[in-house]
Amino acid sequence: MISTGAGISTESGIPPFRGSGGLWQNFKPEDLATPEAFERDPVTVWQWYDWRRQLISKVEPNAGHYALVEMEHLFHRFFLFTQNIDGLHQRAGSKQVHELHGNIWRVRCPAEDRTFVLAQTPLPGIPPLCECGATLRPDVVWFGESLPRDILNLAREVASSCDFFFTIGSSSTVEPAASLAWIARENGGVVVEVNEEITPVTEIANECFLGKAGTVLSDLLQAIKK
Ligand code: BV8
Repeated sequence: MISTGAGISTESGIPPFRGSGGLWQNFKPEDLATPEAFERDPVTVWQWYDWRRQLISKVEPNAGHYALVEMEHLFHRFFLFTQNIDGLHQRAGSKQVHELHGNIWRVRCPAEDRTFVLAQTPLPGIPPLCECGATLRPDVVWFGESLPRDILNLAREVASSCDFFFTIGSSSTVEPAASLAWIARENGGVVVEVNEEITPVTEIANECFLGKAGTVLSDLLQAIKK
């Protein structure tokens, strides 16, 4: 089982959520990625997402994404879960991607309760409107919102039965995704962390590779293929 966070996309040029080079001007993601912020100021929230969409549209997947594409073919039971909404795993060629927090290229009409892809960037108008006239929202999971029940249940089930659990490029601070590593560990899975820094998972990991995901995953892939 693979679980990726913002750190697997930084080498493509997408800033992480936390730390220096954070995501946008002087806003904290936690202040913008909430239903309350959207209710209060949909224009600013959509400006942030439009900025991220434009950034993502200009970058490419990196060696870390491509290494996971190859790994998908090497193991008969391979599950990739991501907290990222950038869609780079799919663009790299990963076939089975389970998005715990949604996807920045999809929008949702709250009035009709339907989602669809709106890939136009920059957006034709901010905030984008549905044909029915309602204000569309990004089809992502905001802080304080529940994750898609089916995907979260699958992630927990796979974590509880996997042989290896790789957490890659995640600060492991956002729940409930962060707890997946503990579920794997408690059920006998070997937990492997790939990160540039120590995180709360490090102390329970069986192995921690401190380094850039692109380099570490490429090296691991070569070692597995030998
Ligand atoms: C929930 C989508 C139940 C949007 C995201 C109070 C009220 C309500 C909830 C809570 C609360 N207190 C706590 C919570 C729970 C909350 C939470 O965990 N908060 C945190 C801040 C404490 N969680 C939630 O709200 C979740 N829902 O709990 O539902 C519920 C329901 C109702 C009421 C109560 C509870 C929903 C969480 C999902 C939020 N949405 N994204 C968007 O993207 O715009 S989260 C977003 O942040 C990302 O998706 C990601 O998950 C997270 C960022 O984490 P990382 O991916 O780890 O990124 P980060 O920048 O932090 O770290 C990057 C790492 O990579 C670093 O460690 C760095 O060293 C490393 N790195 C960088 N470059 C590299 C690298 N490593 C290797 N190589 C490199 N090159």
